Amino acid sequence: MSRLSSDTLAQLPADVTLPTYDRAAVTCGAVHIGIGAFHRAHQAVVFDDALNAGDLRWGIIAASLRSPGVRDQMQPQDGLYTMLVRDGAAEQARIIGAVQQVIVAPEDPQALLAVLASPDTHIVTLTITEKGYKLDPSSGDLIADDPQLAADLAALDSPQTAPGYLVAALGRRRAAGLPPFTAISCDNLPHNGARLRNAVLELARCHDADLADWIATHGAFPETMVDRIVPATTPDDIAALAARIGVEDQAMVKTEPFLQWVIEDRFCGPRPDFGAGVQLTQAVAPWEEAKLRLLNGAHSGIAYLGGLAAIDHVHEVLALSEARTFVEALWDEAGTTLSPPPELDVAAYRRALMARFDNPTLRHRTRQIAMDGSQKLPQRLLAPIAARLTAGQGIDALSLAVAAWIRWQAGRDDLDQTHQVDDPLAAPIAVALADAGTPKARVAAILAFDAVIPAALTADDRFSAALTHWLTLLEEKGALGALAAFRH
Ligand code: NAI
Ligand code: CS2
Repeated sequence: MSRLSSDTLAQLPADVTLPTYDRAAVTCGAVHIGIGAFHRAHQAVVFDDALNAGDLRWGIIAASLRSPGVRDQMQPQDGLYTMLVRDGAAEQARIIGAVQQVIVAPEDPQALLAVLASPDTHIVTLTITEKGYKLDPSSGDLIADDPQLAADLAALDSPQTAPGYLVAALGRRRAAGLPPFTAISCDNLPHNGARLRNAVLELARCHDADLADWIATHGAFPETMVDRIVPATTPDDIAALAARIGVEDQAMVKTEPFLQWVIEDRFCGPRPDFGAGVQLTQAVAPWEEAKLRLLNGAHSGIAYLGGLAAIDHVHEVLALSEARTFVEALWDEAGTTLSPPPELDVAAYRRALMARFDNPTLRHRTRQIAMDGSQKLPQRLLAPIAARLTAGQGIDALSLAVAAWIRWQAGRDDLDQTHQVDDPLAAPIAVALADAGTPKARVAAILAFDAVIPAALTADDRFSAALTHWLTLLEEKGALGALAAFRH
């Protein structure tokens, strides 16, 4: 079967939406670092909308700092891929043409530095996962003993980290008399713009204080809230799409109709005239906090409890009434910690979230969401727990979600099936838990991880007592047994 490419676009079925612009006439005003599934279904679609609207400045040159996989999927397809939007029985296929090139930075660091330093480049977006910023999840400081960051602290001739590439490229732009680019983090981190800015400035200061001052004065690192559920693509997805459109697309992504991108209106150069789903505002934090604590907090609880119960997909977990009751209880708790934007109807938002989670065609794997919990829990669950305890309020659902994360670290589910714990701190956590013989000792071992657990929570007996209660129940009765406590 042929691959999707410029040559096979014309043979696609009539119901497949195609780019309306001349791809050969596009210039690349955007560079993306971290060419994963989310970028292809979110930011790249927004830039593709700008191209379709006639602003040909917004082509994208994308890069991976880690592996050739996506480049090898996209290069034979001239950068084209299908975004498959599924909502129950409805399905819409759209070919995205915005990505013009994919660079594998470890193969050719200078190629990425050159495009970042190009006069054409005005915006750099990043989806490098929460761990990609090389920042301690609890303190927010650079993790200086990270080997890749240590190399970038020593020299930036061939950077290894995202902050390293940004500092090196901004230095070239300054030397060439060019303005900085606007650097936009699109990761699920609170104050993601400030975190990226801090990482860049701290690294820049280690090399050139004047450059750091220049970046601080002239650069822009807008805060964002990003939202679209984009599950990892499976071989079955690729095969089903090929049967539907008649060509093979190894870079396709599947997603839901919903898309939201809230961006702080802080740019140091040109930007697209953003269209549907994008909001420019000065106040991103309320949107970001609501989304991280409601959508992502529930997601993590569903992931660990569902994973422990050997349930593979989010919609299957929520087929259990006790799971729905648990999620509503978690939202009741997290909801009191929010300062929601005036425009946000939280009750309606919760109903919409449950409907999004129920979408059976997304087939969002609990195991994918369970990844990198040490990097996710601080903003999703620990922050609302701290706020609730400060207010003297209960933390039943939120603490059950954290206890399920602790249980997940054991690498075995309730059916005694083993699983890989995919987390940068998995090894030290496993060592700490191995010597802990009781649920109380296991809780104490986890509370000792100050890179994850804020000191105030470690010292709060209410938190350790709640975790011990739930971990004991999880170990004795399993996730379904613990969830039964929420059956009412
Ligand atoms: P993915 O696995 O498809 O892509 C992850 C990307 O991050 C890859 O390009 C990988 O090379 C890069 N990466 C991982 N660790 C890195 C590091 N240490 N340094 C530099 N790059 C690194 O995952 P996906 O779905 O694209 O998600 C990526 C991020 O996007 C998430 O971590 C999250 O912050 C954000 N996001 C994802 C959503 C989703 O539903 N998938 C929705 C909203 C936000
Ligand atoms: C998920 C998020 O994998 C995860 O941690 O909770 O990627 C989630 O799908 C997005 O934030 C939705 O916008």
